[in-house]
Amino acid sequence: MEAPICLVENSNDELKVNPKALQILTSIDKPVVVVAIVGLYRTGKSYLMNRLAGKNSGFSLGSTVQSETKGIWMWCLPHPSKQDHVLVLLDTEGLGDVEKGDPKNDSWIFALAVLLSSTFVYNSMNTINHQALEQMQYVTELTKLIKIKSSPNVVGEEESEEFVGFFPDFVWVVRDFTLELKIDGRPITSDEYLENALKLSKGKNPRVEMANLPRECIRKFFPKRKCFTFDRPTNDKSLLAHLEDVPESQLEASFRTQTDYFCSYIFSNAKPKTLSGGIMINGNRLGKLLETYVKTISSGDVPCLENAVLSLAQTENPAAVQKAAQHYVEQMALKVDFPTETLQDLLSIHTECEKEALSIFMKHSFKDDTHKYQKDLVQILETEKYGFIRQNEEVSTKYCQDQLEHLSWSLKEAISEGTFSVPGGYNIYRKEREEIINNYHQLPRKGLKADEVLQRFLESLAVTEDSILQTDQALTEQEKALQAEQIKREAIEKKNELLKQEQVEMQQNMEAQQRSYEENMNQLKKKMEEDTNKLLEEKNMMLESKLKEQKQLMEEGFQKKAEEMEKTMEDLQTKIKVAEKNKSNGFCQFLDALGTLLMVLLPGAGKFVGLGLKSLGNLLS
Ligand SMILES: Nc1nc2c(ncn2[C@@H]2O[C@H](COP(=O)(O)OP(=O)(O)O)[C@@H](O)[C@H]2O)c(=O)[nH]1
Ligand SMILES: [Mg+2]
Repeated sequence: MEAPICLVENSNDELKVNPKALQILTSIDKPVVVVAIVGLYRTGKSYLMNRLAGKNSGFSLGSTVQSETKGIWMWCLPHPSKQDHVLVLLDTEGLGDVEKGDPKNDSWIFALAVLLSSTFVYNSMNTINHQALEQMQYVTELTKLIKIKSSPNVVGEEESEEFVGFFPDFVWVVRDFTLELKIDGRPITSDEYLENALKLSKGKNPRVEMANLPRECIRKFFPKRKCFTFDRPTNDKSLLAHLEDVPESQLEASFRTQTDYFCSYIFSNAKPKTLSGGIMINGNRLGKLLETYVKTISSGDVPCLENAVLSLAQTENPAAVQKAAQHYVEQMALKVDFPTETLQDLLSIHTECEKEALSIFMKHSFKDDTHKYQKDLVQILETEKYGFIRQNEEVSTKYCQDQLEHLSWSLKEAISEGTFSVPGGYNIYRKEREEIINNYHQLPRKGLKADEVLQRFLESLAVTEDSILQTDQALTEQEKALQAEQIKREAIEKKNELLKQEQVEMQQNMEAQQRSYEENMNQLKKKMEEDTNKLLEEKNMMLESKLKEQKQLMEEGFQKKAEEMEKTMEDLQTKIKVAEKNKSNGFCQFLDALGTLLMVLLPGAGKFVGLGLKSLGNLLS
């Protein structure tokens, strides 16, 4: 992108997604690292974001444009250090600026920045003092603006406790920082400075509680915190007003070092955006999430993360099925050399391509809890497979028929000219017939219908053949009877061979279905294992941060608040136990549910080796 574009417009009391920006976002299929900046107007946010973009200008600075559109501005750039990632910078415009209209939607802009970003930067001026924290009122409203679950909560379970699992990393940036980083004469880091500012004040009166609220919220919702302090960019007041025109060399050296440090921290530490459960978010998914959120807000509702994930799954899962099926069809067409010598040759390639298709599906799908989409894919692949089997047969049949027609042309000519209707004609006929069969056998790459087509060809000659035999005066009646008998025997033998081939092919089809079944079960199991590991990692991290917060509260002397955390931590531990239990019993119940669905589509798997489906599920675990 050459320049930033307005992504969410906040005007006339209404939030609107800019379709043009949405189109840019949804066309990005790479994972996105999303850095959003929020804070009071005219505190140098846009200038800092431009530095992240490595540009002097881009997001408009307050000094140059009087009335930029309020809302969220977006700039998508190739990530400077993470290959195949896109850096999405989100700048918010006009927060707390009464001149730029109704501040009613400011809280929504703040909430959207939290929901969309993977690193959330809060920008303020001078020091993190009482006033700066008061301006962070938006953070206290988040509990009213974001829902995690769609169903009402169990009484006593506070939903915001789960924010931790979904929220971005938090960075507080202090501009024109005027203090010395010291406590009681001891030098401290900027992170310690932030933590110190977030310490709760003692006292029971409403004023203290009000002051503590944003601190508590930041600590609770954003366990991963970082702070950067910046000096004034220049001490020349006339330059400050239009920093975008000031060359790098005229900026204070300390400011340059600090911004460089900030940028390199963001580039190496800001994570790609994910949703709970490790769902990777690319530009496309981020765009869809944004649409869902804004639609919900406009309808007067509160965005719900669970619903947003579900509605994302509703478009992503069919797309995953499509992508996987397309890969299968393309690869089959590419790898199968029609006609194959045997059915098995085709089925082996099928198994290989099916495996790849399934792993594409597993990679792109999520929350397919009822296995609906996996089932859809199996169904499509089965249909496509039979299409290829049929095509394979048709190509073989056609080729064999053409070849036989060509080889038998002179024989048929001779028959119609009566060449064999002479004494001894039958033996001459037999020789030519043998030669055709021999030549046919010599032909390469006839495919799996070679015998069947030959058999049908020979059957088509039977009547003529018999009449040549019966009218051949050089043969005795007994010889004729013997000959006729032999022909009959041969025909039966050939029929039996064909029947055997049919049975072998049926068996091969069943074995292929058996392999499909196992591959489906295996890949689902693998995905469940990976998802559960991610979930466990997430929950353990939540638990860890809660333990840390609890310890800190105790140290600060807030015994009661620390005790109140106990219940949430117990809930978390229960969830961890359930996930671990599911994992240790091999996800039997989920696999059996899939197994039941698959049996209908892959009946061959069930008939095979006489195993019941339950035991098949168990075999895998
Ligand atoms: N004092 C000071 N001014 C800055 C700083 N960064 C940018 N400015 C100036 O402050 C004004 C507002 O900057 P801008 O980035 O538009 O602020 P925003 O409204 O928060 O996006 C502009 O005139 C900038 O030149 C800074 O770190 N300190
Ligand atoms: Mg700005």
